[in-house]
Amino acid sequence: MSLDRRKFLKYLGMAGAAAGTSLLVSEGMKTKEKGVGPTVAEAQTAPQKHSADVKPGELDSYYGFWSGGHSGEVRILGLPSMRDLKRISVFNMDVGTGYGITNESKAMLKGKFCGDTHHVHGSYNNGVYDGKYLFVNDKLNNRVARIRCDYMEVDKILDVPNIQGMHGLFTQRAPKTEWLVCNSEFQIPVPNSNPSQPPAQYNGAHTIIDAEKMEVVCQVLMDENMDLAATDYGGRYSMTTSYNIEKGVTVSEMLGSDYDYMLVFHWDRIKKALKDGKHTMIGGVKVLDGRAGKSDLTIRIKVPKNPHGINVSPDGKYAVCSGKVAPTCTVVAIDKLEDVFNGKIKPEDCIVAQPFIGLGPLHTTFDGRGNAITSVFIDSTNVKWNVQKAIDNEKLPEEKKKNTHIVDVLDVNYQVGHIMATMAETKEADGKWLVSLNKFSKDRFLNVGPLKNECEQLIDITGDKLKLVHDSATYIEPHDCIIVRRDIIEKVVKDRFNMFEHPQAVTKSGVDRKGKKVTVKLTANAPVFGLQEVQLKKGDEVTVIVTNHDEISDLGHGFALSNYNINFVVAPFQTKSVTFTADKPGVYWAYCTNFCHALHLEMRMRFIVT
Ligand code: CUK
Ligand code: CUA
Ligand code: CA
Repeated sequence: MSLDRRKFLKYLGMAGAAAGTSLLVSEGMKTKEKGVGPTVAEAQTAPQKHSADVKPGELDSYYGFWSGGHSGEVRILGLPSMRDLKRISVFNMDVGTGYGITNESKAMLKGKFCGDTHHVHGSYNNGVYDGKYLFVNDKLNNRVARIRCDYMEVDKILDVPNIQGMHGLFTQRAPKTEWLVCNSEFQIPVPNSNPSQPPAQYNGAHTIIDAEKMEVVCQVLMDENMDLAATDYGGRYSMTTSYNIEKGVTVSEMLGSDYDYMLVFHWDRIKKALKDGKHTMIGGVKVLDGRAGKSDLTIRIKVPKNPHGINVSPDGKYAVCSGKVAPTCTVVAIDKLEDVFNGKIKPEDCIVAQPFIGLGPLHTTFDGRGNAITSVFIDSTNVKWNVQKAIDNEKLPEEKKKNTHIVDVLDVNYQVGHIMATMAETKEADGKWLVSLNKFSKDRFLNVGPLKNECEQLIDITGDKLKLVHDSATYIEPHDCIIVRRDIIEKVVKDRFNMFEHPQAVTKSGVDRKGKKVTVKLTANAPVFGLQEVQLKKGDEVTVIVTNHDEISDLGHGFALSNYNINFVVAPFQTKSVTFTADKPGVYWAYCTNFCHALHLEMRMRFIVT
């Protein structure tokens, strides 16, 4: 039964990926090593001991930061329990907290209440997270949001011009995060002012952002599209995969070329080009020309057509491009890139291995002990392979090549996208746990209707074998994640806001009226608001500012105004505001929505509109 199900899904996946690539499917079949990992049945009966490891009242060892895909949010999970700890509203509306309702959040969202968060990455100090910020992209509306790790809330959103399909995002890893980069998966006219421009003249742009100021430093204009992004561990390069060097606008056009590129951007040369004024201004930002033959800012390394993820090993030595439509990964030696930039070697000469992985390799993560683990979409597997073995095998004559680099293969359920190991995007990758973020859950959980939950699985990677220990059902969409050691985050997370970071923090409740503009200042202190009633006139433009004066950890207050569609929550010492027009005469109760006190229900006041 379960075998049939796997086969069915496999063919489903193939139908899409195989358009124009029937060759690779049969090639892959021929070379696939069988029976290395546990069967589905074995995996399903593995003891789920991790949840017992984190008993009630005990804390997890890792913070997981999840990009929530087209839910537009970021989530915090605890690992290894896989407890769902928090949802951080980023590009969405959340009536639970008032994000998208308050003036503060509206000023950042600028009327765009939906988004598509793909890749969340932290700020670094010398190759390890510093616990200061998380950054996440919005593929839909081409924005980057920054989350402060002390409050775990968004503090800035930057709209990026000249691009569409902002997909890969990565932060500078050394010496510390001053820049971050984001990609454009869709090529468009740049500037986007001439809709009849032929697709052959469309461009992509690799955008560099100042992490502290949250401003665009510059964009590097490219012919290619740019999918996933990575940075090295030396603060020298950003790297991306491109699957549409063809500038195709249909699937078959995007598969037209025999190869595509891994692109590398040289940061020192970019800095110098900016200093030398080599940029032009487009859409209000500096744009450098990175197109082939136009500058020395970029190099292009040929990889099998239509690759997907790019990930750098924790020792900083290798960038691994996952093949997607090719059954291989391409391993690039980062210490050879400079010689390519200087023309000493050909771009292909920095490829040190191209090991067979499986059908549809998408993303690669690392255990810090020399092994890579790659998610394989069509096969529905996680494949663990040894990087050095793959490099050694590459040196063997063709007929002697074997798949001895493969350490283990684990069936996952089903159609895995991203995977991530603990601390794997840092120098301190510790090889404890792996999370497989699967796009289909099929009959793995109770049937909840046509739109089913998705499935993330927890895998113990401390031994040679990949050991599945837990399934979690999850809400749309477990896109990508990073898994951060608890001690890094724990020391920065705060229990209350700094009250006076908000310029309008209310210390004394009261009402200010200037003509039709009314400002209502409210303190919230369990179980009372600072005023019992507010007198308004129909047509008044009312701003309500609420500051929570309870400093007790966890004691939040809500402010909801009946029939006025207003609802938000303030955490200890936090201030939020809303502005509305008092267009309905009558008596309207405002009340606290967040259970705060034995007299929580009595925590209410009247707005009287005459
Ligand atoms: S990526 Cu975004 S859809 Cu994170 Cu595998 Cu392809
Ligand atoms: Cu304040 Cu409930
Ligand atoms: Ca292509």
